[in-house]
This record gives sequence, structure tokens and C-alpha cells, in this order.
Amino acid sequence: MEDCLFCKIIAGDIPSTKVYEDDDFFAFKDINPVAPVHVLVIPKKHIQSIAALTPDDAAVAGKMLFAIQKVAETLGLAQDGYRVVFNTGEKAGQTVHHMHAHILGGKEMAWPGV
Ligand code: IU
Repeated sequence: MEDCLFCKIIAGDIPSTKVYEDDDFFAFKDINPVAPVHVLVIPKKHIQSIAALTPDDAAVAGKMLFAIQKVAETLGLAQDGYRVVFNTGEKAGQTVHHMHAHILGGKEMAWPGV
């Protein structure tokens, strides 16, 4: 998608610190980290948010959890644990309208975080 910042990051038109890439997903460090480890996992297919998923996206949606698992392992978070956040829509604070999972880790986290 032409005007999507995350599509531009995937294409390499906007620089990012890549931590993982495969045929379907790209992961990079968040530029404004809110935890010692803060990485975004995004599908290469432009999907606006969880709210925009259709049955055609079933495979990519399922694979995304495995991509998140792999990235978290790569980041060394598997043992201590990590949080995965999908901000979805305006009131949830979604600012970039390309579906993304925040992987947050490296510290003790309180719950709920609202
Ligand atoms: P949100 O869930 O839509 O609020 O998350 C968007 C995130 O994208 C936010 O944490 C930003 O810091 C992050 N981000 C980035 O890492 N690189 C960018 O070029 C832009 C946003 I724009």
C-alpha cells in the first residue's frame, strides 16, 4: 500500500532495525520503546488491523502467532515471558494502520495495563 509507513519499512524505503524476516512477516525494533525489549511484528500483506481481517487472511493470521513465537525466542524472551499487544482502532491507541503485534519484554509487567 502506497501511503503506509509499515509497507515502506518492509520495502526498505524507510530505515528500520530489522530483527527477523521471512516470506510473510517482518519484525523490527520500535523507534519509541516502552520496555527494554520492544519489537513490532508485521505481516508483509497490508491488513489494517485485526478488525479488518477476513476469512482470506486465516492463514496469515495463524502464521503470525508462530512468527511472534519465533521472534520472541530470537530475542531471548521465551524463558522469562513477554507481552504481545495488538492495538486495534482509535480508542485502543492504534496509530499505524497496518496490523502489528508489539512484543514487549525485559521487565516485570503489571496487569491490567489500562
Ligand atoms: P500503535 O499500536 O499503532 O500505537 O503502534 C505503532 C508503533 O509504531 C509505535 O509504538 C511507534 O513507536 C512505532 N513506530 C516505529 O517503530 N517506527 C516508525 O517509523 C513509526 C512508528 I511512524
